[in-house]
Amino acid sequence: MTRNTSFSNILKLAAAAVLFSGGLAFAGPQEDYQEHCASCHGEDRLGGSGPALIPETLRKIRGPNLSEVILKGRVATQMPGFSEYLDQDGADAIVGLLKTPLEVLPPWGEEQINASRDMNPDYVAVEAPVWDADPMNITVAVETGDHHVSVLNGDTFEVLDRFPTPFAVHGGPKYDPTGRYLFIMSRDGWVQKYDIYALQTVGQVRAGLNSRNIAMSSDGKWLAVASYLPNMLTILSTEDLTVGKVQMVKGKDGTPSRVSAVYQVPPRESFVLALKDVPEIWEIFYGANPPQFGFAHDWRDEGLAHTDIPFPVRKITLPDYLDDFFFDQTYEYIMGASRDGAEGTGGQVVDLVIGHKIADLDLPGMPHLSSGTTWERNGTTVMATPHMRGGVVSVIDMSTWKTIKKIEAMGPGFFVRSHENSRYIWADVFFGPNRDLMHVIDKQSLEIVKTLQPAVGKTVAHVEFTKDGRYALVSVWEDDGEVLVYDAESLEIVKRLPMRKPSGKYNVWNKITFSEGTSH
Ligand code: DHE
Repeated sequence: MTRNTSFSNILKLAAAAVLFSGGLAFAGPQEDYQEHCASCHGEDRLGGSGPALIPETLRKIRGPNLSEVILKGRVATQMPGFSEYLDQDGADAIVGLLKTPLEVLPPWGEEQINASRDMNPDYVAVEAPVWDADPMNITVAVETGDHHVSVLNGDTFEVLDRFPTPFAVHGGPKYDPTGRYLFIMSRDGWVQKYDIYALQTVGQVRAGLNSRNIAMSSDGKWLAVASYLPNMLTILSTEDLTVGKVQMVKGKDGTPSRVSAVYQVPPRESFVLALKDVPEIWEIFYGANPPQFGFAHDWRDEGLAHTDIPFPVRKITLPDYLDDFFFDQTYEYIMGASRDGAEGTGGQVVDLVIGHKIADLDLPGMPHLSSGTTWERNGTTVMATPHMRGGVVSVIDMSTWKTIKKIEAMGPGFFVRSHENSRYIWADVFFGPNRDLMHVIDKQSLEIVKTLQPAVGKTVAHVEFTKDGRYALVSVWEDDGEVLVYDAESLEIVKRLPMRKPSGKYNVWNKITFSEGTSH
């Protein structure tokens, strides 16, 4: 890796630094960084045993401010406090450095990714699960408070294992089609493979420097990793985490683009990419016989790796940017919206088969399409999505693409969820003063039938159901948080599982069968 030496930034920050303050001397942010931080976070700030310290990842991390973390450390992590060596000004100056973007990114391609592979030498594959539970009803809970995942028996809610993950996991972890292996991604681009049968980590690899999410191929052979830094999609072998292909992303006019997200499209044996910086959607085929149509350029030029799968790319040009998606259950249509076009721009429906926009969506106020749920109502399929601004849950008829109701919520939400066997949609109020509320909405009347407030003043968010839909698991999204197990019919709490800032929960069955209640 090349070392980042942005001298103009260093000089600016050094000039701002106070040399002697409160009796503590410090040399300047760059020198202080190298002395105190670099051994764990990397000389180039791209991470080591500690996470990367670059603006792209730091601004997503909620919790105490960064100066406080530098001075006092981060509870339940390896991060110590440095108040013995730095005062407030010294810590603030380092924060200024950390918030400065890197001017030069080190190369991060196939060679570096493969070299980062870190396989667990103690991992031993087992023939059958080492536990006694229904393998299809296992649920994992991501605990972002201290970067762990808990593996739950979905019938008894006993914790079968609790294992460490890379720092700052984001997006839904993905199961292979058998439900045995779990893949987890951190915002720093680390991908971890975990064997649920053996309750052991198999290994990890750094697929990007700042990544967004992952998608599993329907044959279970490939895992796609979407990244902002570098602008690329990495396709990993799920077997050994080696690179199948690194696909750099540039629009047709040559503009480089971040990849906002990647999703699998099982019937087409493809991954679909949401691009942040160009009005295009890309489809990358992983099947042995990709369709021979619509390739706008010669994909054979694009650096094939050591695999016989060519991963050809189809590029679809759109009238507007789409970086947040939802698919219908047939995967023929993509509903999309731009996160930046937050105010009143709405969204688009794209027919993936013909590669064209076919309808507009009335979805102002930053819809969170990657969290959506579908169900049957009055003989048609409808879908609900929350909005991160404005405080409504929109319900859309998927035959006409018209919004049939904007359900007034008590604030903007982040996640909605349901299950085939449940009468209700659960919609959180993630932002604002009412973030301790969870709406329960009747799927037929589209009315809020109950608003739960299980922990006053604490953020309550994200729901996952058990395999049969009988119980709904809700996160109390706080450092001393818990996962609440609700009876999904009586709406009473039947169990409380203490956890460290639990975020998403993911049930094997609901995920691998593509339950209509959950986003895929
Ligand atoms: Fe997420 C899923 C994008 C902020 C927690 N988030 C997703 C997905 C996308 C996305 C595209 C679907 C991918 C998947 O699961 O494979 N998230 C974004 C953003 O663009 C946004 C608004 C800004 C950003 O930081 O990138 C954002 N997300 C957050 C958070 O601040 C959350 C609440 C806390 C965190 O951990 O960063 C958060 N996002 C989640 C979770 C999921 C998720 C828990 C998986 C939900 C699921 O049920 O599958």
